[in-house]
Amino acid sequence: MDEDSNQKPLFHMALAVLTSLTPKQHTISLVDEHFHDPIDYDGSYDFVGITSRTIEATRAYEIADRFRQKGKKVVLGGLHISFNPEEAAEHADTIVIGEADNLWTTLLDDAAEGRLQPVYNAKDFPPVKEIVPIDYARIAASSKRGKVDGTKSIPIYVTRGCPFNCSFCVTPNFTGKQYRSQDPQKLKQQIEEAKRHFFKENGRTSKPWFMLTDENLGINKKKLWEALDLLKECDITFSVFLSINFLEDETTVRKLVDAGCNFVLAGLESIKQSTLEAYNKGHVNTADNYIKIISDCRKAGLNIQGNFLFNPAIDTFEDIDELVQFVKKHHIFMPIFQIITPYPGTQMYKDYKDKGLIVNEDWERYNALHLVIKSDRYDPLLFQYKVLKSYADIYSWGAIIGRITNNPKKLINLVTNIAFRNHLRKELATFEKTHKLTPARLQQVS
Ligand code: B12
Ligand code: SF4
Repeated sequence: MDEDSNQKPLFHMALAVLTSLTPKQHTISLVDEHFHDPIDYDGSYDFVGITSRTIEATRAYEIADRFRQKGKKVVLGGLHISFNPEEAAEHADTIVIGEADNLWTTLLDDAAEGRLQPVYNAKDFPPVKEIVPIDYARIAASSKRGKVDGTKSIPIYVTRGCPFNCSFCVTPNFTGKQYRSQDPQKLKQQIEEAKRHFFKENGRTSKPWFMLTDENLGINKKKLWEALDLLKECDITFSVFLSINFLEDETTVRKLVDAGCNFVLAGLESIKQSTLEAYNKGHVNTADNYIKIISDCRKAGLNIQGNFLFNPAIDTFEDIDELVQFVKKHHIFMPIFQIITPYPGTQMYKDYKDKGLIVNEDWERYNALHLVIKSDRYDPLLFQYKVLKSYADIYSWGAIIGRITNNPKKLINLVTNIAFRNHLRKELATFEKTHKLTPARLQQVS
């Protein structure tokens, strides 16, 4: 649900951070294929840096290979590369493992001196204790992104990391160990700069929409409240990721609403506590409290986005049907269904790999709509179809109308529902066409 959708923020935070850390004497040119920016393979560059998550890794390697055929130096970094350094090394002159904040200027100096090393590993540099403010003016000057209205989000962050240990999440083994935050006073300046460079004043919306890309902004209540008090002064709308249990606190909810939060992305994952426990998320979420929290937030004017995971070893087709009913009955805002995917770097990946349960390492299939793990209970194709069909079902017109009627912030409800509906109908049609499922097999999922 990324391609051409309003869910994707205006740029990738990794590129924003690296740009903001780059001394002014260097020239940067940002190219983002998510926005169909063309790649100039013949340009003159000291080196080409590429970021990718797991689903984009194959494409990142293709681009890297092509640049290298043209004699250009390639540096690969990011989450996927950090956990697959040997695989990545075949496609790069240099690979960067871990957070690049404290190694980036060394790498730039080495590149300038023509002595780029094959590997830069964050563990050989001081730990990242502070996160850099984003330089929006530099990003505007270096990228092709122009001004947008409030239906497209501008990314920003306040913190990095999350100390919890959910087994399907990369964060605990990557940025999670240390919870870092920005100087809140700098936050206001960045928002003003971001507005100046990226907000279309005379567009369809009166306020810009910022996506706070923090993994879990709720961890430190003092910092959260401090940030919310500052955001309130900025006259913006924003969305944020935080664990649902933090929304049991009435003051937090009120502060979020007052500061302009249009929705909170909360990983609900399952409505069964036993399933949350299986993912080591039982101490983070309490399934029995979901309905009360969601309805209290709704009354206060706040949407909670529900993200749900399906695992053929845990969820039966009946469980999936039950969840569809839950989502419809409670008008869950912008619901996301995902098939459990053991991303490299997660505890789950390690466990499944050790047990030989990973059946597919074609990274392009790691978009959480494919089953890449062994399934004993269900035919993998039918399980995928069941999840996709149920996903499309929660974006039926009836469910959409229920959501728009019952949830606050009608515009964002309307925009997101239509984008998800169109995207999912296309996905479902492609799936049915590609797999030519017979009526007898289709019967098994209805
Ligand atoms: C915000 C966010 C989103 C946002 C915005 C994403 C975007 N396009 O910018 C939204 C909601 C759209 C989103 C969508 C998805 N996301 Co997301 N998201 C995040 C989150 C919470 C923060 C990402 C972030 O901004 N980090 C801050 C930046 C600065 O960190 P960074 O990218 O790691 O970069 C640092 C280093 O890695 C390094 N680095 C990175 N690149 C490079 C390149 C070079 C050359 C160098 C030198 C260094 C370097 O330097 C940077 C500074 O230290 C992460 C959690 C996490 N731990 O990362 C999940 C996360 C990245 N998402 C994840 C997933 C799975 C997805 C989806 C696939 C979900 C889905 N099924 O739809 C989609 C993918 C959409 C797509 N194609 O891009 C996974 C990725 C797992 C993986 N191994 O790939 C994560 C890790 C969460 C998890 N489950 O563990 N996501
Ligand atoms: S609470 Fe969220 S960010 Fe933190 S480990 Fe769990 S899934 Fe990852």
